[in-house]
Amino acid sequence: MAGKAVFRFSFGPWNIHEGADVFGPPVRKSVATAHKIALVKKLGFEGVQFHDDDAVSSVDVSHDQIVREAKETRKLLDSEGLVAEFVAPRLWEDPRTIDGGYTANDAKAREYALERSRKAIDIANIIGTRNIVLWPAREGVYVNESKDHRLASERFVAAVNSMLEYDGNIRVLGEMKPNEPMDHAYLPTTGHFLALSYKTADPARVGVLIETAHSLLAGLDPAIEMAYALFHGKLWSVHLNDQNGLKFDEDRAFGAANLKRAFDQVFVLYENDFGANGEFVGLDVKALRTQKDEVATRHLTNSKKIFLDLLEVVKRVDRKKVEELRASRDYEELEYYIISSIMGRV
Ligand code: XUL
Ligand code: MN
Repeated sequence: MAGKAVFRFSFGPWNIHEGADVFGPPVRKSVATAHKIALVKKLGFEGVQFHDDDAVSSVDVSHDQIVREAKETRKLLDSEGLVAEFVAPRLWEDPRTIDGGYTANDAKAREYALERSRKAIDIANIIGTRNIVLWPAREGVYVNESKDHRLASERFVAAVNSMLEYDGNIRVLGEMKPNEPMDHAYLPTTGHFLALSYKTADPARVGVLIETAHSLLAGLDPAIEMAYALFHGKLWSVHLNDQNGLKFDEDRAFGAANLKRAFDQVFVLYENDFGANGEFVGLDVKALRTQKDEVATRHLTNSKKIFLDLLEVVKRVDRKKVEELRASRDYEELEYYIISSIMGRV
Protein backbone atom coordinates (compact mmCIF):
# COMPACT_ATOMS: atom_id res chain seq x y z
CA MET A 1 0.00 0.00 0.00
CA ALA A 2 0.86 3.71 -0.04
CA GLY A 3 1.83 5.76 -3.04
CA LYS A 4 -1.63 5.98 -4.57
CA ALA A 5 -3.03 8.74 -2.38
CA VAL A 6 -4.44 11.69 -4.29
CA PHE A 7 -5.17 14.78 -2.28
CA ARG A 8 -7.81 17.16 -3.62
CA PHE A 9 -9.27 19.67 -1.20
CA SER A 10 -12.78 20.88 -0.52
CA PHE A 11 -14.74 23.05 1.88
CA GLY A 12 -18.29 24.33 2.27
CA PRO A 13 -19.74 27.84 1.94
CA TRP A 14 -20.33 27.90 5.73
CA ASN A 15 -16.55 27.93 6.19
CA ILE A 16 -16.54 31.54 5.00
CA HIS A 17 -18.75 33.25 7.54
CA GLU A 18 -19.65 36.38 9.43
CA GLY A 19 -18.09 35.41 12.75
CA ALA A 20 -21.24 35.31 14.88
CA ASP A 21 -21.02 33.05 17.91
CA VAL A 22 -23.47 32.15 20.68
CA PHE A 23 -22.36 35.25 22.61
CA GLY A 24 -22.32 37.85 19.89
CA PRO A 25 -23.67 38.93 16.50
CA PRO A 26 -21.91 38.91 13.13
CA VAL A 27 -18.72 40.97 12.92
CA ARG A 28 -17.95 40.58 9.22
CA LYS A 29 -19.87 41.33 6.05
CA SER A 30 -21.78 38.42 4.63
CA VAL A 31 -20.48 36.97 1.37
CA ALA A 32 -22.98 35.70 -1.23
CA THR A 33 -22.80 31.96 -1.91
CA ALA A 34 -22.02 32.57 -5.60
CA HIS A 35 -19.06 34.72 -4.56
CA LYS A 36 -17.87 32.07 -2.12
CA ILE A 37 -17.97 29.51 -4.93
CA ALA A 38 -15.98 31.88 -7.11
CA LEU A 39 -13.38 32.00 -4.32
CA VAL A 40 -12.97 28.21 -4.10
CA LYS A 41 -10.57 27.83 -7.05
CA LYS A 42 -8.71 31.04 -6.19
CA LEU A 43 -8.01 29.68 -2.73
CA GLY A 44 -6.63 26.45 -4.24
CA PHE A 45 -9.56 24.10 -3.72
CA GLU A 46 -11.39 21.84 -6.19
CA GLY A 47 -14.46 20.56 -4.37
CA VAL A 48 -17.45 22.24 -2.77
CA GLN A 49 -19.46 20.76 0.07
CA PHE A 50 -23.08 21.84 0.38
CA HIS A 51 -25.89 21.87 2.84
CA ASP A 52 -29.17 21.54 0.93
CA ASP A 53 -29.91 25.22 1.50
CA ASP A 54 -26.41 26.26 0.42
CA ALA A 55 -27.10 24.74 -3.00
CA VAL A 56 -30.57 26.32 -3.29
CA SER A 57 -31.92 29.37 -1.47
CA SER A 58 -34.52 27.38 0.50
CA VAL A 59 -35.97 23.88 0.46
CA ASP A 60 -39.40 25.13 1.53
CA VAL A 61 -40.33 26.17 -1.99
CA SER A 62 -41.88 24.31 -4.93
CA HIS A 63 -40.03 21.33 -6.35
CA ASP A 64 -39.73 23.16 -9.64
CA GLN A 65 -37.95 26.03 -7.97
CA ILE A 66 -35.56 23.67 -6.16
CA VAL A 67 -34.73 22.03 -9.48
CA ARG A 68 -34.26 25.40 -11.21
CA GLU A 69 -31.94 26.75 -8.51
CA ALA A 70 -29.95 23.51 -8.23
CA LYS A 71 -29.37 23.65 -11.99
CA GLU A 72 -28.07 27.21 -11.61
CA THR A 73 -25.66 26.02 -8.92
CA ARG A 74 -24.53 23.21 -11.21
CA LYS A 75 -23.89 25.70 -13.99
CA LEU A 76 -21.84 27.85 -11.68
CA LEU A 77 -19.77 24.86 -10.54
CA ASP A 78 -19.17 23.76 -14.12
CA SER A 79 -18.16 27.24 -15.22
CA GLU A 80 -15.66 27.43 -12.34
CA GLY A 81 -14.33 23.92 -13.06
CA LEU A 82 -15.43 22.74 -9.61
CA VAL A 83 -16.99 19.52 -8.34
CA ALA A 84 -19.77 19.14 -5.76
CA GLU A 85 -18.55 16.75 -3.09
CA PHE A 86 -21.69 16.18 -1.04
CA VAL A 87 -25.07 17.51 0.01
CA ALA A 88 -26.07 17.49 3.70
CA PRO A 89 -29.69 18.11 4.68
CA ARG A 90 -29.55 20.91 7.27
CA LEU A 91 -32.15 19.39 9.55
CA TRP A 92 -31.15 21.13 12.74
CA GLU A 93 -32.33 24.71 12.17
CA ASP A 94 -35.98 24.18 11.34
CA PRO A 95 -38.47 24.50 14.25
CA ARG A 96 -40.03 21.23 13.09
CA THR A 97 -36.91 19.37 14.22
CA ILE A 98 -36.52 20.98 17.65
CA ASP A 99 -36.62 17.52 19.20
CA GLY A 100 -34.89 15.68 16.39
CA GLY A 101 -35.74 14.48 12.90
CA TYR A 102 -35.30 10.79 12.08
CA THR A 103 -35.57 9.80 15.74
CA ALA A 104 -38.10 12.38 16.95
CA ASN A 105 -41.06 11.25 19.03
CA ASP A 106 -43.32 13.33 16.80
CA ALA A 107 -44.31 11.53 13.60
CA LYS A 108 -44.65 14.86 11.76
CA ALA A 109 -41.05 15.76 12.59
CA ARG A 110 -39.90 12.38 11.30
CA GLU A 111 -41.84 12.82 8.07
CA TYR A 112 -40.39 16.32 7.60
CA ALA A 113 -36.84 14.98 8.08
CA LEU A 114 -37.38 12.22 5.53
CA GLU A 115 -39.00 14.53 3.02
CA ARG A 116 -36.17 17.04 3.38
CA SER A 117 -33.60 14.24 2.97
CA ARG A 118 -35.26 13.22 -0.28
CA LYS A 119 -34.99 16.82 -1.47
CA ALA A 120 -31.28 16.76 -0.59
CA ILE A 121 -30.92 13.67 -2.78
CA ASP A 122 -32.70 15.41 -5.67
CA ILE A 123 -30.34 18.37 -5.29
CA ALA A 124 -27.31 16.06 -5.15
CA ASN A 125 -28.32 14.42 -8.40
CA ILE A 126 -28.60 17.77 -10.14
CA ILE A 127 -25.36 19.24 -8.84
CA GLY A 128 -23.50 16.03 -9.63
CA THR A 129 -22.66 14.11 -6.48
CA ARG A 130 -23.82 10.80 -5.04
CA ASN A 131 -22.74 11.63 -1.48
CA ILE A 132 -25.31 12.55 1.17
CA VAL A 133 -23.74 13.53 4.49
CA LEU A 134 -25.75 13.21 7.68
CA TRP A 135 -24.64 15.15 10.70
CA PRO A 136 -27.53 14.10 12.95
CA ALA A 137 -27.30 17.21 15.10
CA ARG A 138 -30.54 16.90 17.04
CA GLU A 139 -30.86 13.13 17.13
CA GLY A 140 -30.27 12.48 20.80
CA VAL A 141 -31.43 13.60 24.21
CA TYR A 142 -31.06 16.19 26.93
CA VAL A 143 -33.23 14.17 29.30
CA ASN A 144 -32.53 10.47 29.23
CA GLU A 145 -36.13 9.35 29.72
CA SER A 146 -37.44 11.62 26.98
CA LYS A 147 -37.01 9.00 24.25
CA ASP A 148 -36.95 5.27 23.68
CA HIS A 149 -33.28 4.80 22.75
CA ARG A 150 -33.67 1.37 21.21
CA LEU A 151 -36.52 2.57 19.04
CA ALA A 152 -34.34 5.53 18.02
CA SER A 153 -31.78 3.11 16.52
CA GLU A 154 -34.54 1.33 14.60
CA ARG A 155 -35.83 4.65 13.33
CA PHE A 156 -32.34 5.71 12.29
CA VAL A 157 -31.86 2.57 10.23
CA ALA A 158 -35.30 3.02 8.69
CA ALA A 159 -34.41 6.60 7.72
CA VAL A 160 -31.15 5.55 6.06
CA ASN A 161 -32.97 2.71 4.30
CA SER A 162 -35.59 5.06 2.97
CA MET A 163 -32.87 7.24 1.44
CA LEU A 164 -31.11 4.21 -0.08
CA GLU A 165 -34.39 3.03 -1.50
CA TYR A 166 -35.37 6.45 -2.84
CA ASP A 167 -32.24 6.50 -4.99
CA GLY A 168 -30.29 3.39 -5.93
CA ASN A 169 -27.09 5.31 -6.61
CA ILE A 170 -26.58 7.64 -3.66
CA ARG A 171 -24.27 6.90 -0.72
CA VAL A 172 -24.98 7.95 2.85
CA LEU A 173 -22.06 9.19 4.95
CA GLY A 174 -22.56 9.60 8.69
CA GLU A 175 -20.60 12.42 10.31
CA MET A 176 -20.81 11.61 13.98
CA LYS A 177 -20.27 13.93 16.92
CA PRO A 178 -20.83 12.96 20.56
CA ASN A 179 -22.53 16.12 21.84
CA GLU A 180 -23.35 19.74 20.98
CA PRO A 181 -26.08 20.65 20.44
CA MET A 182 -27.43 17.52 22.20
CA ASP A 183 -26.16 16.50 25.60
CA HIS A 184 -26.04 12.90 24.38
CA ALA A 185 -26.11 12.34 20.62
CA TYR A 186 -27.40 9.04 19.30
CA LEU A 187 -24.62 7.17 17.46
CA PRO A 188 -22.00 9.44 19.07
CA THR A 189 -18.95 8.05 17.28
CA THR A 190 -17.85 6.73 13.91
CA GLY A 191 -17.82 3.21 15.34
CA HIS A 192 -21.49 3.47 16.27
CA PHE A 193 -22.44 4.53 12.78
CA LEU A 194 -20.27 1.85 11.18
CA ALA A 195 -22.07 -0.78 13.23
CA LEU A 196 -25.39 0.66 12.13
CA SER A 197 -24.30 0.65 8.49
CA TYR A 198 -24.29 -3.16 8.49
CA LYS A 199 -27.92 -3.19 9.64
CA THR A 200 -29.05 -1.18 6.61
CA ALA A 201 -30.50 -2.53 3.38
CA ASP A 202 -27.29 -1.82 1.42
CA PRO A 203 -24.19 -1.58 3.64
CA ALA A 204 -21.97 -1.03 0.58
CA ARG A 205 -23.57 2.41 0.20
CA VAL A 206 -23.27 3.50 3.81
CA GLY A 207 -20.00 4.93 5.13
CA VAL A 208 -18.57 7.82 7.11
CA LEU A 209 -17.06 11.25 7.05
CA ILE A 210 -14.74 11.74 10.03
CA GLU A 211 -14.21 15.17 11.52
CA THR A 212 -11.07 15.64 13.61
CA ALA A 213 -12.79 17.79 16.26
CA HIS A 214 -15.70 15.38 16.62
CA SER A 215 -13.34 12.47 17.35
CA LEU A 216 -11.48 14.56 19.88
CA LEU A 217 -14.69 15.61 21.61
CA ALA A 218 -15.42 11.89 22.03
CA GLY A 219 -11.99 11.46 23.63
CA LEU A 220 -10.79 9.46 20.63
CA ASP A 221 -7.78 9.79 18.37
CA PRO A 222 -8.82 10.97 14.88
CA ALA A 223 -6.02 9.14 13.06
CA ILE A 224 -6.92 5.83 14.70
CA GLU A 225 -10.62 6.39 13.96
CA MET A 226 -9.74 7.14 10.32
CA ALA A 227 -7.67 3.97 10.08
CA TYR A 228 -10.59 1.96 11.47
CA ALA A 229 -13.00 3.39 8.88
CA LEU A 230 -10.39 2.76 6.16
CA PHE A 231 -10.19 -0.87 7.31
CA HIS A 232 -13.94 -1.09 6.62
CA GLY A 233 -13.45 0.56 3.21
CA LYS A 234 -15.84 3.24 4.45
CA LEU A 235 -13.84 6.44 4.89
CA TRP A 236 -15.37 8.45 2.09
CA SER A 237 -14.58 11.94 3.33
CA VAL A 238 -12.92 13.82 6.17
CA HIS A 239 -13.41 17.15 7.87
CA LEU A 240 -9.95 18.09 8.99
CA ASN A 241 -9.61 20.77 11.63
CA ASP A 242 -8.26 20.99 15.17
CA GLN A 243 -9.51 21.25 18.69
CA ASN A 244 -7.88 22.51 21.88
CA GLY A 245 -9.08 20.13 24.57
CA LEU A 246 -12.59 19.02 25.45
CA LYS A 247 -14.54 22.22 25.04
CA PHE A 248 -17.07 23.23 22.38
CA ASP A 249 -16.56 22.23 18.73
CA GLU A 250 -13.81 24.73 17.92
CA ASP A 251 -13.18 24.00 14.23
CA ARG A 252 -9.66 25.48 14.48
CA ALA A 253 -7.28 25.44 11.53
CA PHE A 254 -5.80 22.01 10.85
CA GLY A 255 -2.72 21.46 13.03
CA ALA A 256 -3.23 24.72 14.95
CA ALA A 257 -3.62 23.06 18.34
CA ASN A 258 -1.57 19.88 17.96
CA LEU A 259 0.81 19.45 15.06
CA LYS A 260 1.76 15.89 15.96
CA ARG A 261 -1.90 14.87 15.90
CA ALA A 262 -2.29 16.53 12.50
CA PHE A 263 0.80 14.65 11.25
CA ASP A 264 -0.72 11.37 12.43
CA GLN A 265 -3.86 12.00 10.36
CA VAL A 266 -1.90 12.88 7.22
CA PHE A 267 0.25 9.78 7.78
CA VAL A 268 -2.78 7.46 7.99
CA LEU A 269 -4.45 9.02 4.95
CA TYR A 270 -1.27 8.81 2.90
CA GLU A 271 -0.41 5.25 3.95
CA ASN A 272 -3.91 4.05 3.07
CA ASP A 273 -4.14 5.67 -0.36
CA PHE A 274 -6.91 8.03 0.64
CA GLY A 275 -8.29 9.86 -2.36
CA ALA A 276 -7.43 7.13 -4.88
CA ASN A 277 -11.17 6.58 -5.39
CA GLY A 278 -11.98 10.27 -5.72
CA GLU A 279 -12.43 11.10 -2.03
CA PHE A 280 -11.78 14.72 -1.07
CA VAL A 281 -9.81 16.08 1.85
CA GLY A 282 -12.49 18.34 3.28
CA LEU A 283 -11.73 21.11 5.73
CA ASP A 284 -14.34 22.13 8.28
CA VAL A 285 -12.59 25.13 9.78
CA LYS A 286 -13.94 28.40 11.12
CA ALA A 287 -12.23 31.78 10.86
CA LEU A 288 -11.52 33.25 14.27
CA ARG A 289 -14.04 35.93 15.17
CA THR A 290 -11.15 38.37 15.40
CA GLN A 291 -10.24 38.12 11.68
CA LYS A 292 -10.96 41.15 9.53
CA ASP A 293 -13.04 40.69 6.37
CA GLU A 294 -10.14 40.77 3.92
CA VAL A 295 -8.24 37.98 5.67
CA ALA A 296 -11.17 35.81 6.74
CA THR A 297 -10.17 32.95 4.41
CA ARG A 298 -6.69 32.43 5.87
CA HIS A 299 -7.93 29.55 8.04
CA LEU A 300 -8.68 27.64 4.83
CA THR A 301 -5.48 28.34 2.93
CA ASN A 302 -3.35 27.87 6.04
CA SER A 303 -5.01 24.53 6.84
CA LYS A 304 -4.30 23.29 3.32
CA LYS A 305 -0.68 24.52 3.51
CA ILE A 306 -0.16 22.82 6.87
CA PHE A 307 -1.56 19.58 5.42
CA LEU A 308 0.78 19.73 2.41
CA ASP A 309 3.81 20.65 4.55
CA LEU A 310 3.06 17.71 6.83
CA LEU A 311 2.67 15.52 3.76
CA GLU A 312 6.29 16.31 2.86
CA VAL A 313 7.33 15.21 6.33
CA VAL A 314 5.22 12.05 6.03
CA LYS A 315 6.91 11.16 2.74
CA ARG A 316 10.37 11.75 4.20
CA VAL A 317 9.83 9.42 7.17
CA ASP A 318 12.28 6.55 6.91
CA ARG A 319 9.93 3.53 6.89
CA LYS A 320 12.84 1.13 7.54
CA LYS A 321 13.82 3.05 10.62
CA VAL A 322 10.21 3.00 11.84
CA GLU A 323 10.08 -0.77 11.33
CA GLU A 324 13.34 -1.23 13.24
CA LEU A 325 12.16 0.90 16.13
CA ARG A 326 8.87 -1.00 16.22
CA ALA A 327 10.73 -4.31 16.19
CA SER A 328 13.05 -3.28 19.01
CA ARG A 329 10.07 -1.75 20.88
CA ASP A 330 11.97 1.51 21.29
CA TYR A 331 8.86 3.65 21.12
CA GLU A 332 10.45 6.60 22.93
CA GLU A 333 13.00 6.88 20.13
CA LEU A 334 10.27 6.42 17.53
CA GLU A 335 8.32 9.29 19.04
CA TYR A 336 11.43 11.46 19.18
CA TYR A 337 12.23 10.62 15.55
CA ILE A 338 8.74 11.67 14.42
CA ILE A 339 8.77 14.86 16.47
CA SER A 340 12.26 15.78 15.22
CA SER A 341 11.01 15.15 11.68
CA ILE A 342 8.08 17.50 12.22
CA MET A 343 10.47 20.09 13.63
CA GLY A 344 12.60 19.79 10.49
CA ARG A 345 15.57 18.34 12.37
CA VAL A 346 15.86 15.25 10.18
C1 XUL B 1 -21.08 20.27 12.76
C2 XUL B 1 -20.44 20.00 11.50
C3 XUL B 1 -21.28 20.28 10.30
C4 XUL B 1 -21.18 19.25 9.25
C5 XUL B 1 -21.95 19.51 8.00
O1 XUL B 1 -20.27 20.13 13.84
O2 XUL B 1 -19.31 19.62 11.45
O3 XUL B 1 -20.90 21.51 9.76
O4 XUL B 1 -19.84 19.12 8.88
O5 XUL B 1 -23.28 19.48 8.20
MN1 MN C 1 -17.99 18.84 9.92
